[in-house]
Amino acid sequence: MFDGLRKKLSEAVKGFIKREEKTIEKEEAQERRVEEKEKAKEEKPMVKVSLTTKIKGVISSSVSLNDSEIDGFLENIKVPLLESDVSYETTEAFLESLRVSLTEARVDSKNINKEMVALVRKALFNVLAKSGNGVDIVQFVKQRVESGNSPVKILFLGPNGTGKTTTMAKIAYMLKKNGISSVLSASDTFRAAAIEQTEHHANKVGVKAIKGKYGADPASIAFDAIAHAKANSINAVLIDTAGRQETNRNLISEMEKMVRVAKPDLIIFVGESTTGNQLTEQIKEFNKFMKIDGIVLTKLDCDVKGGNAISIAYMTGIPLLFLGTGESYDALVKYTPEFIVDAIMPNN
Ligand SMILES: Nc1nc2c(ncn2[C@@H]2O[C@H](COP(=O)(O)OP(=O)(O)OP(=O)(O)O)[C@@H](O)[C@H]2O)c(=O)[nH]1
Ligand SMILES: [Mg+2]
Repeated sequence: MFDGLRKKLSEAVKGFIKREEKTIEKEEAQERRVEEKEKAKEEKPMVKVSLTTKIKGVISSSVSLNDSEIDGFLENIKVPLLESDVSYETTEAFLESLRVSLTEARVDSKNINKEMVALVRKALFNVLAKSGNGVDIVQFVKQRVESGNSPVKILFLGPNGTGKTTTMAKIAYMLKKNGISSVLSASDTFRAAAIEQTEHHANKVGVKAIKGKYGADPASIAFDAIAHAKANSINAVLIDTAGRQETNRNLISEMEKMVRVAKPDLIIFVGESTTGNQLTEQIKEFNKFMKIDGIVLTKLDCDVKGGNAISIAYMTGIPLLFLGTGESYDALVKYTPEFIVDAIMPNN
């Protein structure tokens, strides 16, 4: 899923390292020649190695890169990032962070590969840090239940076909595995077969779905689902919604009404990884109308590029919560910056 980006980045690092190693070999050979000449000049039979000389010895095994070497490296790494759906602004931020580290660093010439990888990883972590930590849904629901604040209401929204209904079912499955009960609200009363789809998932996962008729007010179905959860001491209500574009004013108003009526504790945006850079804009637009608490990025298993997660974290500042990695109920990976960084630039 991150294969494209991983290959391109590691090629750029390796290409640079090969060139660097050649330069270092040349420099080391030159240093050795100078040292041998110096030694030959020495007349004293015993040379006391002072602490300074020892320290110099350590330092001479490391190199600092000059500006043109850094520029060359950054330029080589820029194209693969842009080609892998990392947005221009995000790429610039990443390269700037890497430039600072490279300028400050003295790279151990014997460990150049490992150290360059560590610097690239550090820059990736810096960029991903912009979005902060997301809520841990299982812990969140547990705490609310313990403090008597249940049912917890979680609303799923996003454009058409991104995986909202499937993700809702995956989350019901995850909650169930953690001993948390939930009910699904079949609030997509618009798309043909959407209600049956929610029911199908509910049956498979072993939870109940609350439904109404096609064309019914989606907010009223959510209202019924919340009432059902209250009456039956169910911990969480997961509310499905019909897919909508951020540009459709009527459907956005309908969603605003849903939010007013259902008063969700968490609003989760479900976006498809393969959408490319446009996804960031979609999220920002939705977020203008209702505050998004977290993002699920789906279909990463179908995305050969894999750079979108980095852009979203950096450009929206909204935490990523999960990554969808397949169609089965357990194909939902909890997002951590480590997961992305390990996938893109693994430690050797
Ligand atoms: N490969 C893969 N497929 C997924 C993933 N998540 C969802 N899908 C598939 O994507 C298709 C659409 O999923 P839905 O859950 O119906 O999407 P939706 O956003 O609810 O769609 P609408 O309600 O029509 O807007 C289904 O075939 C899902 O099985 C994922 O992470 N990976
Ligand atoms: Mg759906």
